[in-house]
Order: sequence, then C-alpha cells, then structure tokens
Amino acid sequence: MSRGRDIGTDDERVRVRPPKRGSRPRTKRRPRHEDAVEARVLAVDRGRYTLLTGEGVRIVAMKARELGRGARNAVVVGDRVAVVGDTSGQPGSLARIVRVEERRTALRRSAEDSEAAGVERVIVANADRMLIVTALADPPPRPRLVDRCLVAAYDAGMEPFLVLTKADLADPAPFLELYSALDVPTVTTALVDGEVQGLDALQEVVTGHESVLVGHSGVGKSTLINALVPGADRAIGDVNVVTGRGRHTSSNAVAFELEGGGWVIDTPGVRSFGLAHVGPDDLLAAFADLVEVAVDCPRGCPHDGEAPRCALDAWAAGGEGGPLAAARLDSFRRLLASRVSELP
Ligand SMILES: Nc1nc2c(ncn2[C@@H]2O[C@H](COP(=O)(O)OP(=O)(O)O)[C@@H](O)[C@H]2O)c(=O)[nH]1
Ligand SMILES: [Mg+2]
Ligand SMILES: [Zn+2]
Repeated sequence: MSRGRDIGTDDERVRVRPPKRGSRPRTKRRPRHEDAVEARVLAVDRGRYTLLTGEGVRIVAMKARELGRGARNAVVVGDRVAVVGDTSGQPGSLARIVRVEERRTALRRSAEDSEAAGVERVIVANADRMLIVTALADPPPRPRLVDRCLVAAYDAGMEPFLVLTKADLADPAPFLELYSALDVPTVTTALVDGEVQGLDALQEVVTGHESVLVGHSGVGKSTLINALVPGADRAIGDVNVVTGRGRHTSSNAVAFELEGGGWVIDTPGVRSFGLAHVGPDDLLAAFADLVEVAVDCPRGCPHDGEAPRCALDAWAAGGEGGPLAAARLDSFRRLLASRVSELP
C-alpha cells in the first residue's frame, strides 16, 4: 500500500494497540493545513460529508481532490478527519476534508459486481463493537449470516454482541442454544405496545463505545436506534408479508451520539461482508466451539470436508458435539467455501 492514508488493510486486528504513529508513510501535511480542524464523520451522502467538529459544531464538507477517488480512498462514517475552509457550520457553508486519520478498525463488505473486482469497500471506520441484530421471527433468523458477521467482527478487531429482536414473536431459546458454545454476549429485545423491551441491557452494551449495528434489513436496527437515541428519527420499514424482508429504508450508514456517552451507527441491511482476505485459521478462530475440536486434526488440515482425518468430521458424526454439531460444522464449511469463491 503506497498511500499513507490507506490504512487498516492489514492491521484491523490491532484494535487494542494505539495507532502506530510515524510507522507508516502518511499524507504530507502541507503548511496550509496546519490550522485544520479535527472532526468525526457522521454521515455521507452523494459526496457531501456531515461532520461533527471537536468543538461540537455540525458542518458539511466535501473531500479535497488530493485525497483521491474510488473505494480505496473513501471517507466513511466513523472516520476521524481534518478539515479546512469554512468550518463555521453556517447554512450554506462548505468545508474541505484534507486528511483522514489512521483507522483503529474497518468494517468491510465485498465489492459489488459493478465495482472494481477485489476491492473491498470499507463501510464503517473505528467502531469497537459490532451488534449483530437478528430477528427471532419475521424475518426468521439466519445463522449463516450471523456466523459471517462474527467472522467479520473478529477480523475487524471488534467485539461482537448478538442482539435478538422480536422476542414477542418467537421464543429465543432454540437460537440461544445454537450459539451457547460461543462466548458471545447476547441481548434479547421485544416490542410491546410500541415500546422496546430489554433496552437497559442494550444501553449497557453501547454506552461509552462506538457500536455498529449490522443485520438483514427488517430485523429492527432502526427501531433500536430510535429507542436508544431520542430524536434520531430513523425511518422504520414495514416487513413485506410475502418475503419477510424489510424495505430498504435506510440507505446509508449514519452515526448517532448517545446521551450517556458513546456512538451507535445504523447501517442499511448488510448481506455480505468481504471475507476473502480472512485465512482458514482466522475463520476457524471465530468458531470457538470448533477450535477446541480442531486441535486433534492432522497438521495443516484444511478442515474442508475433503481432508481424510479431520477431527471435525468425527466430532459431528460421533454425537459428542451434541445435536447442533452438524449445523455448526456446516456453517463453518459454507463460510470456508464462500470465502474462496469470493476471490476475484
Ligand atoms: N414484533 C416486533 N416487531 C419489531 C420489533 N422491532 C422492530 N419491529 C418491526 O420490524 C420492522 C422493521 O424494523 P426496522 O427498525 O425498520 O428494521 P431495520 O431494517 O433493521 O432497520 C418494523 O415494522 C418494526 O416495527 C420487535 O421487537 N418486535
Ligand atoms: Mg433500518
Ligand atoms: Zn480438520
């Protein structure tokens, strides 16, 4: 990587370490940027960036041309930036983003067909927690999407949490059992008389952190944001009764400040995360229940279902892993395969 600001590509996992100052080539600070103001990106819409400055002023900015174009040079929600120009925040004022600070974490999704092959687009920067929001019904839970999110969270250096919504519609017990072997904290919420139940536990998870909410459209992410942030006023979608899917009511990621400290970031329905850069062992590491079993595999075992003495097969077939073992192994192997097929 040649550009100083193109960071996070290899180092997403070093979240706990402070940014390595001076260890990479950085964008040259030109003298005229010395009076730049630090700000946080709250929202991005068609080339216009809504920022909150360190002084608490909301401003609108555009990206300086020198930062470059394309997915690789994108400025995203959660980024810390330096801005110059008119930072007054007065109506009609427009500032200029001249620098993007090194990211602590980067959540990526795979590029779509129309985009440059192999480019994984960063969608949210600097979040330290990922809230994987899954409805218990309407739409039904998708364990494979949850697993995919878990891998993306570990890979990005974020702490994952499972948030199970719509407990008023279905019993959370079966889904909780499926994930009981993993060390992932879980919060369950419900909607009763238009009020979100379970909000206290959720508040505890997000207070003092930068949390990104991910999950399929229609699972209730915006409903949770509205409950956590009075005045957020996120559009709530109806779930289509035929497909069980929500309309795509939120089309961009947006950050909201919490009264008690911290930030929550709402995202549109995310269906795919770029995992092409995640190695098999890193992938396995996201499956804590399988890691313990795989210590008995032959050296260099690819765990892919073709390997002759893979301990995972014996575990799933022999009943020692319990009734859910086969489903867990299946989930892991599907991810393993999809990760490979994602490669350009
Ligand atoms: N029954 C029930 N419905 C919910 C719950 N949370 C959200 N919903 C509904 O699910 C639909 C989609 O919610 P929304 O917040 O827009 O989902 P998003 O697409 O993930 O942001 C809306 O009709 C919400 O009223 C819940 O806990 N229980
Ligand atoms: Mg939404
Ligand atoms: Zn194996």
